[in-house]
Order: sequence, then C-alpha cells, then structure tokens
Amino acid sequence: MPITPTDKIWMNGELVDWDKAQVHVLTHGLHYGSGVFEGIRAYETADGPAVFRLTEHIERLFNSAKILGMQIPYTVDELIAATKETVRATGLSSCYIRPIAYLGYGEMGLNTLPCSVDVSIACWPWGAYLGDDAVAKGVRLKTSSWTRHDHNTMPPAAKTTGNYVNSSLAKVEAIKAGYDEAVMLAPNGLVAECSGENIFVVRQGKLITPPLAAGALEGITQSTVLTIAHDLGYEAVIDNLARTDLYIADESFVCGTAAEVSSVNSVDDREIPCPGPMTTAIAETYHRAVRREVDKYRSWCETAV
Ligand code: PPE
Repeated sequence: MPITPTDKIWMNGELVDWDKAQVHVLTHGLHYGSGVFEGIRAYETADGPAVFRLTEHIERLFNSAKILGMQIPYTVDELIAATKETVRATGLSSCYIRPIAYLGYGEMGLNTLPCSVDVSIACWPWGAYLGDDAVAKGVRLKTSSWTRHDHNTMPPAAKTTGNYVNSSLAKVEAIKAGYDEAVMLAPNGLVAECSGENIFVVRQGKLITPPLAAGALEGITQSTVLTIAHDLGYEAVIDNLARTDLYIADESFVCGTAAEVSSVNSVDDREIPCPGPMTTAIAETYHRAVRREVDKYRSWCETAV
C-alpha cells in the first residue's frame, strides 16, 4: 500500500523533514532484521486526533525490545509523548503511526551487544488495510504453505522486523493465488493467526481466538474485541483452533490495528456466512469505540492535542 508523505518524522528525539528521515545503508537493522516496531492508529474525534490504546502499544514495543535484549534509550512515557508530538506535527486528524526501534549504524556482525539503538516515529494517512468493502463483503483466506515460526526460532511474541519475512512470504503466496489474506498454522498444525491480523471464529455461539502459545501476536485489537464481546454479552475465549474449525465456523473475522475488524467469507474456498451478526455488532462497536463515541471505552482514546 503506498505511503503518502507528511511533514515531519520523529528521529532520535527530533522532528526532521520527511525527506531527511534517512538511514545509512550499513544500518544493522537493514541487514539482520534487528528492529522492533508498532502499528497504531489515531482517529478523528471531537477533541482532535486520539491515539487508540497508545500506552499499550508503546508498552508492547518495550516488551518486544526486552525479548530481543535491546535497550531502547527512552522511557515509555517519552515515546508516548513523542508519538503525540509527531501526530501534532503532521496536522493529520487521523493517521496510521509507525514507531520503530532498530539497531543502528556503526557495528556489523551478529553480536548485537555493542550496537546502538535508534528510534523513529512516522505517521501517514492509511486507508482500509484489506480493502474498503472488507467488513461488508468479507475477505477470502487461504491456509499458507508457510508455517508460523515457533517460539524457539523467531519468537512470535516480539513484533520484530525480521519476523515479518515469514508474514510476507505467506501474504504474497495468498495474493498470487487469488486470495486476500493467509492463515498461518503453527508447527504443530494449530491455527496461529493471519499474516498481519489475529483471527476469530464463532462456533456454537462462542467466539474463539488462538493464544500466543499457538504463535499469535497478543494483538491489542484482539484484546479490544474480547472486551467488547464480553460487554455485548457474548462468550469469548482465547483457545486453540484446528484448521477445520475455520471451515465449519458460523462466522469468522480477522482483526488488527491496520485491518480493524474485517469479516471472513471463506477459508480455503469453504464458505462462511458473512457478515454474521456477532461480527457486525463487534465491528460496529469497535468503529465507534476508536472514535471515542462509546463512554465506557473513552480511556482507550489518548488525545494528542
Ligand atoms: N498479528 C500480526 C502478525 C500482526 O502483524 C498484527 C498487526 C496483529 C496480529 C494485530 O495486532 P494489533 O494491531 O495489536 O491488534 N499488524 C499490523 C500491520 C502489519 C503491517 O505492517 O502490514 C497492524 O495492524 O498495524
């Protein structure tokens, strides 16, 4: 998806012009995938742009860094403030936000201990990740021939740049085969997630989404959806799913910051009723919650002005 340039990018404590936000070709992260990142959205509200669950996203960035043994040279509060400053500097009322911490220029080789850590935060307008009619029409999923890496290979709990080679292989394979998105299975065959979203199914009136232990990222949208589902009176649990649970689901949807809540209309050409009633109710509440329109979820929306 193309990027629309904005005015400023935050780099190591300063706002620099978009075109000046550059790195050296020998930057460690470029060679070894040694970076951690986040994807966050700010939504337009009556009180200006509000960043959805900003604190949780920045905390997850620090957890990803901790798993890698990377020392981010800022505090959580400093990067929360820097994110808001970047949103303000671009003047956008809604946007996608991409903080990244990566090993910088100056060291080569696999011993990362001496490497410096650089941090930047960019934002730009980004539309519907899986297409404009993803909620109404649903997306077509295909089980990937690529396996989600396991916890002792590339830890899925950390949102590291290098991990996304696995996701890209799966995504491109699915698109080339005529599908919208890939379902990724863990090495033991259980459903993990999609290339860039968590997955939910409805079976026998219950919403189910796979756990971190099955290779899923602990998605902030996944956690938001679980809360919304409980509050709407649905039974919603984190539990293992077999591939065939997807085939015979009463409803299914994928969710993530970029994709929001997008219904699924088929998996491996097995049709799933779409959009189902639970998916529709959850998507509708989610879209109001992120815009600060639901009182009980207002604290999730962290205003940037
Ligand atoms: N799993 C994966 C693999 C993943 O990349 C995401 C986010 C999620 C689950 C959902 O996490 P959360 O955003 O916290 O609900 N994927 C990001 C897009 C990846 C991309 O750069 O493209 C996102 O939604 O921002």
